[in-house]
Amino acid sequence: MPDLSADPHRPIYHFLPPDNWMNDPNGPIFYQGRYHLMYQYAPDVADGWGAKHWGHAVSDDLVHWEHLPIALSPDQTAGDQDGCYTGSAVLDDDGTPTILYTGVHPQVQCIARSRDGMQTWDKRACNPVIAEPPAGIAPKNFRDPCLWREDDGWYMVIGSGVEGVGGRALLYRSPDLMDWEYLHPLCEGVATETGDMWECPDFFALGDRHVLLISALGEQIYFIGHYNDATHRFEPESEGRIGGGVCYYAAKSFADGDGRRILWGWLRERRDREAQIAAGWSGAMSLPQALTMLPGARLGIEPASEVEALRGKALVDDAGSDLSGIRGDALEIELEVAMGVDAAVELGVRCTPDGREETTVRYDGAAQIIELDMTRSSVGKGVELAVHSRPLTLARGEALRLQVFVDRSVIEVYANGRECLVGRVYPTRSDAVDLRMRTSGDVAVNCLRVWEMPSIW
Ligand code: DQQ
Repeated sequence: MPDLSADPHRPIYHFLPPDNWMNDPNGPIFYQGRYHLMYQYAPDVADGWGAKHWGHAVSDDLVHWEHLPIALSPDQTAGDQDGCYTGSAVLDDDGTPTILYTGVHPQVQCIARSRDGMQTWDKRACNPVIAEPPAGIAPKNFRDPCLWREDDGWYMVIGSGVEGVGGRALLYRSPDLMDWEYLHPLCEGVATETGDMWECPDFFALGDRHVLLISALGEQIYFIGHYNDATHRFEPESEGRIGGGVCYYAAKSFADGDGRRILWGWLRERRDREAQIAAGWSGAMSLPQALTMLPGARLGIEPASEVEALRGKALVDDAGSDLSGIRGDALEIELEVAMGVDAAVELGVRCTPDGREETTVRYDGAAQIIELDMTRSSVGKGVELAVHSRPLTLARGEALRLQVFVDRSVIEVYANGRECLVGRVYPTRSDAVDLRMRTSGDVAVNCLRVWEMPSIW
C-alpha cells in the first residue's frame, strides 16, 4: 500500500475512508446525538471494481470523523453476494436503526437492523424483501432505495428507468419495512432530457415544497415541486443541477436533530484509473451542505455552519488586502464583490507563479454565469480538464458572494447561497499554491477573507 499521506492530491479536511475506493454516501442518519455517515466502499481496491461494502464513520460535529468497522459486507445468504449497493437508514417504529439497500446480482432490495446502537448490523433472514422489479414494466435497473414515514406507513422510492423512454422513481409502501407493495412511479423523466436510468433517488419535504434528487447522465439533478400525499404523486415545477458537472454525484440527504436538511455528495476523481490504483485511494465526500427552500421554488445550498469550525489561521481579513504572498493548497476563501452590469471577476487558486497551472473561479456579469475553469489546472497527463458552470443571475443591487474551498485536489465553490460548483484538479507542481484575483468593469471588493484549513485527521 502506498503512503497515502505523501500524496499531494489527497484532501485533508474532506471526509474520505482510510484507504481504497469510496463512492456514494449511504444511509446518513442522526442517531442518539451523533452523525453517522456510511458510504460505498471497496476496502481492497482503489479502482471501483471491487465488491461494494458499506463503510461507516461517526462524528459529534459533522466535520471531524472516527472510522468504525464496515457496516455491511456482501455474503452468500442475503441476496447481496456480489455487492451491498446504495440505500438508506431510518429508525423503525420501535426506534431500531434499519437499513434498506440494494443487493446484487440481480438487483434486489435487502434489509438489515442494528440492535447494538449501530455498531453491528444483522441482515434479516427474509432477504431479499423485494426480489424483482414490478411486473409488467421490466425496468433496466432497480436500485438505491430511499425511505420515509407517512401517517399510513413507510414509503420508498427505488431508482429505475426504461431504456429509450426515461428514468423512473418507483414508489412502494409497507406497514413494517419488510412487506412492500408497489404503487406507481412517483415521478417519470424523459430520456432525452434526464437519461433513461435514474440512480440514487432522494426524496424529502423542504419548506413548502418537496425535492426529488436523482443522479443521471453523470450529473446530480434535482426537481422541486408539490407532493400530493393523497395520490402519492410528485409534480415537478422547477429543475436544477448541483456541482455544475460530473465531479459531484449520488447525493444523499438526512434531517438532523434541528430538522435541518443536510446533503452529502460523492466527489469523483478525474485522474485516470492507473493513477487511482497507484495512489491507493479514490473518491472523497463533499462538505456537509445545508439545503433550504428559496422563494420561487429554488434550492438554497450552502456549507453547513459547522464547516466554520474547520478554519485555522486567518491569512487575510481585510477587503483592502491583495492576495500576493498568500499561499496554500488547503484554504477557505470568502469573497464578496459589488459588481456593475457587465463586470467580471476571476479568482485563481492552485496557481503557479508563472501561470502555467491555474484553476479559475469566474463570474461573468454579462453572461450571468458562474464557472469553475479547470482547463489549465494541470499540465500532467491522464487528467480531465473541464469547465463546470451554472447560470447565476444577481438581483439588482445584489453582490456576488463566493465561498471557495480548496483542499488539494478538491475545489468546492458556493455562490450566493444558491449555486454550487465542484471540481477535481491535479496540479503537477508543488508551487501551484498561489492565489490571484482579476477584475474587469465596475467592481468593488466588500469582503475578502482567507483561512488555512488544517487536517481533520
Ligand atoms: N453506485 C452504486 C449504485 C448506484 C451507483 C453502486 C451510483 O447503487 O446506482 O456502488 O453511483
